[in-house]
Amino acid sequence: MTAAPPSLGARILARAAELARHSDMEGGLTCAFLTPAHARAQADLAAWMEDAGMTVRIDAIGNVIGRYAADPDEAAAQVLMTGSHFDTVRDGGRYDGRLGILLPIAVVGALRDAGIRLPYHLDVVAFAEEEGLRFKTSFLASSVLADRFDAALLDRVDADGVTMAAALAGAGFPGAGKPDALRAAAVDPATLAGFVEVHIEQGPVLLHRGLPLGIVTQIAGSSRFQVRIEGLASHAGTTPMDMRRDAAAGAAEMILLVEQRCGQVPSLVGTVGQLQVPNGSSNVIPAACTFSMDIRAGEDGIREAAIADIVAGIERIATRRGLTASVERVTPVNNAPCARWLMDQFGAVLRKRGMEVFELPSGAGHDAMMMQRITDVAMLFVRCGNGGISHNPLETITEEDAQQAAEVFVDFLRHFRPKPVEQ
Ligand code: HGY
Ligand code: MN
Ligand code: MN
Repeated sequence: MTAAPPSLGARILARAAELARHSDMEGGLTCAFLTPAHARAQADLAAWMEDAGMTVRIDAIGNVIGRYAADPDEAAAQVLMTGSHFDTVRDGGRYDGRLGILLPIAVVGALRDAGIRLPYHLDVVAFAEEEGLRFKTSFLASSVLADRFDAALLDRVDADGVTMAAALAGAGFPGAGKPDALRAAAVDPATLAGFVEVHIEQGPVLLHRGLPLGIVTQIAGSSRFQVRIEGLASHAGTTPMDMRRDAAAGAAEMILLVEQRCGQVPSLVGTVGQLQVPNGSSNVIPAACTFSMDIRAGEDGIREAAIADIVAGIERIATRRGLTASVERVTPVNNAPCARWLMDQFGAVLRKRGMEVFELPSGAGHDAMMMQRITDVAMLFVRCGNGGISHNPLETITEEDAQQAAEVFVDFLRHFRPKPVEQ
């Protein structure tokens, strides 16, 4: 097969549309970990992997893992792993994560149709959870493969009070949620030649440069928090303004502090994406207020310095207002550098095709950053349309860019060579 068949781009977009039918909501795409929609999407992905000629298994956290086995003559074949997540944010886009599953499935189908085997096993992983939507802690699925899953998280509850353990127990796949099965699902790093992830850029850089593809240099570390502020409920009409312990007003001042502190450094960003007044009433001064914090930076030191300042500022504001504040860090994930030797193998393919080799950092987090704990990683970004918007139903890619990415991925796989062993 000299080049990938011209239909791969169309097939990828059609499958993304099909998968988007499985949603927890009307009129948009929400596919949270272990919901009925998630189970239907999981079943589709397993079937499509099988159709493409892979042997398929589902592990104890719900990852769907398809293996396109090496040429039988390759006795000690290593494993090159690729993939991304199929859970989504609330009312999200249909390509975030899913492009990095559907593209390799389409490519493997094309290799199988052309009778081409690779000199290594190719494992395509549909990671079951990355966004952290249901249980407020992310990268669950890749942390299992990287043998970094914290079993205490099985006790976390969702908005309906369902624990992760109960949700897994009801999922029905083998060993679901059993601590020993989760540990057994970890990958042996010695078997891995590397991990590569194709992902929509989720930003405007490739779009503004007029490029379809880019190679990622590093993935920004992120820290997420759940903050709870407690004050005193009292009558909205009779309590003078200087005698209040208003948890929501305190939270508002803290949220502006996040915005102000994270505006101080170019690569630093801070977001409060969730904000609640639990059991609030319009005529009662809020006794409690909860909010999330997501702090990221291009360097771990910049991120940690900002976190220290923000947590100290939250304490100061709480003390001045007679409030109490609890700040729970849920997922610290450090910066993950991509491996130059792997990046350059993507670069060589782009160069050979006469395409610009453009390298850029990722502000978004990805499964690759967890996999980087156990093996070398690289990422191929695909141009994001509609001004680069993502985590939004307007997220889009073109069929032509999907086709180009698939053709580059075919060439990358066919010329991939494991990292030379350091002498
Ligand atoms: O939040 C992120 O960066 C990723 O989309 N989970
Ligand atoms: Mn995402
Ligand atoms: Mn993603």
